[in-house]
Amino acid sequence: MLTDAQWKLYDEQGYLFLGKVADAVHLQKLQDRIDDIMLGKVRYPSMYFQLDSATGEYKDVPGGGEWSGATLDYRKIELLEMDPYFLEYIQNPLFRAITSKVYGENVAIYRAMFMNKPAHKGTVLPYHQDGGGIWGLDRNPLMTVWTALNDATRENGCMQVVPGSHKLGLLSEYGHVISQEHEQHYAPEEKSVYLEAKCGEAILLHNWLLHRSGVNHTSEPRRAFTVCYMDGETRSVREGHQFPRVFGEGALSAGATAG
Ligand SMILES: O=C(O)CCC(=O)C(=O)O
Repeated sequence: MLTDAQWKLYDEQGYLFLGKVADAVHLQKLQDRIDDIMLGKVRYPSMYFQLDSATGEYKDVPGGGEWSGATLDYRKIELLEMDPYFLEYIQNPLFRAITSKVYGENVAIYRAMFMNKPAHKGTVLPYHQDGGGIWGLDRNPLMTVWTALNDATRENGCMQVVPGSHKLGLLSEYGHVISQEHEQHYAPEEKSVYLEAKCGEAILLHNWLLHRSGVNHTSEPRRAFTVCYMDGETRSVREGHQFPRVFGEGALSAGATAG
């Protein structure tokens, strides 16, 4: 569980380092499994894959879809809750304790996603907030747990955040990437911090915290697993459906999802 002091720090800065949550064996399983998924050795037909952009620019990121061949150059893979090793991590008791404080017993996920900056590549992810109309939900998700699957450094494109910026609320109703004016005003370089993280370290993020990440200038990939936790009752405003429950009534179980 988090201490009162940790909750206070999280409330103030909008993020909190949680330390290494998975043990070394489990972490290795996640690292191996993501390679196997990218290389097509383990297949989940409905998983979502998006390749990295060729230019490093966000506007050039290709549309995603099905697995499109064996390569380590995927930028994003979603629906990782289908995999038992990733689901086990998502359902770690620490994350249950943290999310229940904010949402109660029933907790769903909006997405469980691999974010990759391949060696000497990667795409700039501009300053954004994770919420607003673009997400198409009847209530805003508030918490994300981002976990480094290898060391994240300034050189390989670690996240950069503006501490306390979650208190601004959503800067636009539509959400996601903020305007250039807002970036100049709210996210100048001198206000930002680089969230360098050791392999296995998890960081709790408030979804409204301004965050971005750059390209990878090194010969190793920068890999992370990021899970957005939300109220279990959340519905899509367009289709009306609910989302995969990970805690509480009707929660996924690893046995039921292993493919
Ligand atoms: O891993 C990154 O570079 C960005 C992750 C992110 O934006 C998120 O987890 O919401």
